[in-house]
Amino acid sequence: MNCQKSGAISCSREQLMSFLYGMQRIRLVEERIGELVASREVRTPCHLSIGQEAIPVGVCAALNEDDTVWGGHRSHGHYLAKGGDLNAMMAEIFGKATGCARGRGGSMHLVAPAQGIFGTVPLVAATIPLAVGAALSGKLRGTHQVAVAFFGDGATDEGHFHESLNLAALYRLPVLFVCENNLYSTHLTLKERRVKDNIVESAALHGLAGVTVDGNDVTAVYQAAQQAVHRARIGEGPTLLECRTYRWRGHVGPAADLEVGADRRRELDEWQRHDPIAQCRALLSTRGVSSDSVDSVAAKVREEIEAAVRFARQSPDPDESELLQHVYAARRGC
Ligand SMILES: Cc1ncc(C[n+]2csc(CCOP(=O)(O)OP(=O)(O)O)c2C)c(N)n1
Ligand SMILES: [Mg+2]
Repeated sequence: MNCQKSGAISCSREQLMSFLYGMQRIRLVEERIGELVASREVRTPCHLSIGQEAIPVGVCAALNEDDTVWGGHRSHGHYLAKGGDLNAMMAEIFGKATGCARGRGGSMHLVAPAQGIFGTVPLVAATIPLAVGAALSGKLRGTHQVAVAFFGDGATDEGHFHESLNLAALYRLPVLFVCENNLYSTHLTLKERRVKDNIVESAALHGLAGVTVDGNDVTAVYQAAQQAVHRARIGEGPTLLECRTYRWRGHVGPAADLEVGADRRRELDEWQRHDPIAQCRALLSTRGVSSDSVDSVAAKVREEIEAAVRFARQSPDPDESELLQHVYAARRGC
């Protein structure tokens, strides 16, 4: 695999600390969600992205506040990295009225328009064309906004993916297609679904830039995303960014799916040795940051998470009278 190199050298200590904070926050939030699901206090299906945190953090660090992001079923990390409110996400996962989707969607329907998060939707590949639409809108309005579609390797098996790449390339739209290639679509490995391990080659076929990057190296993801965002803003069009990674937990739920496939245990051991957070910590120690100050990041995040859980527990359930509201667009003049 020909991966773009690490961007560690060009990252400042402050940037690395902020990457560590972002990744640590996603991991600890998801570990807590996993506990809440396991204890059945929370009943939403949850798809955890533990192990993949460097991708949302690296990509969103390259974006402006008014750039838009679109996600799928495994999107807690995208929502948090783009600035979505943790209390509103936790309340959504609890199905409460204060949730970001008013408690109607749960873990797989996160939204925060003010932060540019226009929707995470569990229909595989469904938000890829929506990101293309957002990019077209930005281009027509001359806003220089960039749209990012986050999706898995499984989504590249869908026609939407190819149609979207083609249209975005044809119109040179300011969009980043970020494929989080964790080598699995539910319990099917990449090898069981494709003759070749060549997702990135779809870019050349459709006439756009394509880059493969180590998705567990936050500095490499950031650098590749920065370059792609720059190209998009100056009118050079879209980029497909294939980020190679691995999910540590099961397809759905907090368990590890160790019974899935003969290679799962070995692969997991291998990828856990390539932990994005441990790598960032190691980099920080070479820059003279003590492990105490790094540990204090996690302590602060844990307090924030417990406050969000309290907020969600204390929030009201949605009122029954609202059940049919926000389902269909209201007709004007009626
Ligand atoms: C259109 C559609 N087909 C099938 C499913 C069932 N499904 C849910 S998640 C998933 C796997 C997606 O894999 P990938 O895109 O690689 O994302 P990952 O789960 O690995 O993050 C499938 C097939 C779905 N939700 N939508
Ligand atoms: Mg996948």
